[in-house]
Amino acid sequence: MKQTTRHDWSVSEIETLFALPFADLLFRAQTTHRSHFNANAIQASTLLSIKTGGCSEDCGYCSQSAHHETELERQTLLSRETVIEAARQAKETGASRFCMGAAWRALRDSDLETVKALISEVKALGLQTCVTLGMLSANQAHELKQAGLDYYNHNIDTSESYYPSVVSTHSFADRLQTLSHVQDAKISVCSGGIVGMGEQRSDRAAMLRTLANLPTHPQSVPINMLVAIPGTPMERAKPVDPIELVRTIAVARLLMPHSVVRLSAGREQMSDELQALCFLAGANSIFLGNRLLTTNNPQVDADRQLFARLGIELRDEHDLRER
Ligand code: SAM
Ligand code: DTB
Ligand code: SF4
Repeated sequence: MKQTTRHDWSVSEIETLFALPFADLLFRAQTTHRSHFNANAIQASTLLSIKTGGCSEDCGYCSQSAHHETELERQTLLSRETVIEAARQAKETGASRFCMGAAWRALRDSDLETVKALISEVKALGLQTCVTLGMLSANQAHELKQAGLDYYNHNIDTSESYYPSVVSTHSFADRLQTLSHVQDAKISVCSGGIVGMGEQRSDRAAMLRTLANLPTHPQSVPINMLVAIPGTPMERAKPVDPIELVRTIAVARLLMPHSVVRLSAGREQMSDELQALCFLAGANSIFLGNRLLTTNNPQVDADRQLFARLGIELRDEHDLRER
């Protein structure tokens, strides 16, 4: 059963999906997933924080904001050698994409050439490239595309109405503007959000609606579970119900049937069974590697064992559809 791709969802329609009996929601998500993807294959990306901490923004969840007193050690831009060595290792470990993150409000033109050189070198290793550098201008997006950038990660994180409770130093509209520059430059978009920041189900529905109603669905949709970081305003946020995380992934799969949905941050805090349910709900990508940006990810060996137990194969993005 082929689904048509829609861009006109209402929040109430999406809330109806969220409220389905769990078995019905999962059956629908699996059916959609299987009509577009091999259900036993996932893609892996590896993260590296190339510039860490001291960020001017006040995102309430983030260890890297200069507004919060976290234990994090700041680190200026890593050397080319360090980055390329990490990318080489990521490839060896089985990642097909390397994602470089910087704790910046926005990319500065003075850093553009350095970042472009990193992108070109990582690409030359035979990896897909992704960067997440804060806001971009239209021209910067074109420049990054020229350097060989495949993906730009820029999350909307939550609903438009909850966004000001999470961040005050930039707006939801700022996020959408960068996404539009990225789409205009023909770079694939990676955009998703975080569950467990104290938002309501209606916020999760509204967040997914914004993503699904973009002119083109983001090719990659990361769903992060909040990693509660001591010293941030969200350090004591009430953990989200794990079943609600699975529902969020299933609804993302239904709304964006062709997109790769990534079970992103928070896997270290999840049981194997919860991760298995997330894959069953349509998640078909993960971050592979012992570290995320500033926090731990499951150890690579543990992930390999989990995938073996589930009969899941790691594949490049382009092979996720093949049987
Ligand atoms: N500074 C850039 C920006 O904000 O776009 C790039 C890096 S930022 C760390 C990338 C994304 O990581 C955030 O938008 C958020 O979705 C996710 N993230 C950051 N800290 C997190 C946390 N503690 N738990 C879950 N996700 C987190
Ligand atoms: C995304 O959605 N999650 C990644 C990546 N995109 C850049 C980041 C997760 C960060 C988790 C907390 C940390 O390690 O600092
Ligand atoms: Fe963290 Fe990015 Fe927000 Fe800076 S802009 S505080 S790095 S999420």
